[in-house]
Amino acid sequence: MSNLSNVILLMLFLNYGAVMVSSQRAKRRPSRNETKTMNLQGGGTITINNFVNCLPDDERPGSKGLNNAEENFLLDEPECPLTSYEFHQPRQTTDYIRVKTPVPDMYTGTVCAWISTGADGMMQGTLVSYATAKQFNSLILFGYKKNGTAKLDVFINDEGYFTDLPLTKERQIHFCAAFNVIGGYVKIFIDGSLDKTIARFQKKVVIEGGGVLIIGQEQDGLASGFMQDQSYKGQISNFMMWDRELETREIRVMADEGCECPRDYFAALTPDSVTLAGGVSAKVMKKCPATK
Ligand SMILES: [Ca+2]
Repeated sequence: MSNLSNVILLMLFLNYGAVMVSSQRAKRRPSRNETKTMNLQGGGTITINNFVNCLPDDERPGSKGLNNAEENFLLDEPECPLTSYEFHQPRQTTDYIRVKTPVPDMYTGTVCAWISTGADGMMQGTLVSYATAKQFNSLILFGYKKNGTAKLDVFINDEGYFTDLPLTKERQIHFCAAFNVIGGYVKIFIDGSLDKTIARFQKKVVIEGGGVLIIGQEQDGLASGFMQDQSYKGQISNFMMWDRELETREIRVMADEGCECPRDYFAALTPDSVTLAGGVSAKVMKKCPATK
């Protein structure tokens, strides 16, 4: 065979692979406005959207069922971090995750994670606490139970608001809080759907960056001032933060797909970006998280 024939065959093969991947993707992903076109070796192109796909083990490059063209394509695509941590002990001040990634100034932002509810059906303790030297309660999400109902306290710029959460016992849920200090509101999403909007925040000032971001304890000082009854117990998976208010459809895709996320997050709990304290243990995620 001539070199030219080889080139033509290679181009046909690569284009075929691109079409196969494209049709596979189209089934998995919702349509989005943000798309980009990638050039493939051999001259083919493929359009992908702005979501990162964290592939479950059975679809990862190198697993059976993918041909070489697909594997090369998948390797080219960055993945969402799959992270999972277990907070084993209730009522302690020793167990937490400190996020080393710098926190930017935020007028808007979003916190999302998969969390497990306990036998009492609540988010148990402080999911996140962000403190600056000037203001220890810059951003707090704290779950607890009161009068038989799951509650959530939200603090932004030292202002606190309290709401109910529609949680049931021993479930894994996808939780997001999207805040906008100029608009003065926080939107709470459970399993990809808007549960409620808290719209009474008065301090329309920036949440200053450069502070200390802690998962699992509530700070009344910089990385200090923890209280036993505010500690987190349970599992936290794929915790991420963005310095923008995610759109409802983006949150819905994360909850529905489990392994996908908008890639412009500034914090995720990857091993190189966290310090673990006390008895927090990292777990290996073998499949995408899902509601159950
Ligand atoms: Ca505090």
